[in-house]
Amino acid sequence: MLFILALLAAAPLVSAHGAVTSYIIGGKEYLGYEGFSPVPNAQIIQRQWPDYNPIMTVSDAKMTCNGGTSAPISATIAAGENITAVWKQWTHQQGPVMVWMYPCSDFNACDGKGKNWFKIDQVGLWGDVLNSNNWGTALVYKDLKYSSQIPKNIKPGKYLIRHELLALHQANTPQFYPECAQIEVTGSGTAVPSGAFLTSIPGYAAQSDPGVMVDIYMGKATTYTPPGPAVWTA
Ligand SMILES: *[C@@H]1O[C@H](CO)[C@@H](O)[C@H](O)[C@H]1NC(C)=O
Ligand SMILES: [Cu+2]
Repeated sequence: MLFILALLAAAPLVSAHGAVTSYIIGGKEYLGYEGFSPVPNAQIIQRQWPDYNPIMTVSDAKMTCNGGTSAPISATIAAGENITAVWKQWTHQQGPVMVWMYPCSDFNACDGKGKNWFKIDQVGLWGDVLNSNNWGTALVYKDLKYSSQIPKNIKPGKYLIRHELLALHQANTPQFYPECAQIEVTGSGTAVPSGAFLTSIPGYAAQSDPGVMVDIYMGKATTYTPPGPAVWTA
């Protein structure tokens, strides 16, 4: 009995946030990480994160991959194929979904630093009511998954793929939830994004960016642009 109580006391507090916990590529499921106790050599493609507490500032080092630095394996995906990220839980319905990639030469040495991140997909707001459920994160709330196509003509190679939910339900209090996985893209494409599409993470937007510092309850704004560069479609 005491033993059980001790175990319960040690269980991490699970609050109402969420993280990508697995990925589906071509009907095959690849394990992600489910938190909160990193397992050495777990056969997962996702970089293990310490927790899914919200990141509140764009300059936080955890913005890169939520603090995850490496994973033992990667998944292979063809250019033009879809990757579906799966969340075990997600509770917020205002704010965009953004999906990013970053080229790696070797996964072990791939730290996500430098101006090499680019967006491949995003959904912000549709309609003109910010205080609505017409947001990318509402799709994740509804389906607990989100599919993106790897650009058809992208140069093959190793990449990090970073799924980011930006929750805007608290006025002027952005909450970022990013996680990364390791993928090896196959194909014969040659396209690489030009400089205008590339940015650093952390640092892809200012904290004062109108897509970051938002009061969705103010009733003044009628449009919303997700922060960061435009989506690159190769
Ligand atoms: C593939 O992803 C795109 C978004 O990039 C989506 O529109 C499409 O429905 C997805 N296809 C499948 C079969 O999931
Ligand atoms: Cu939350």
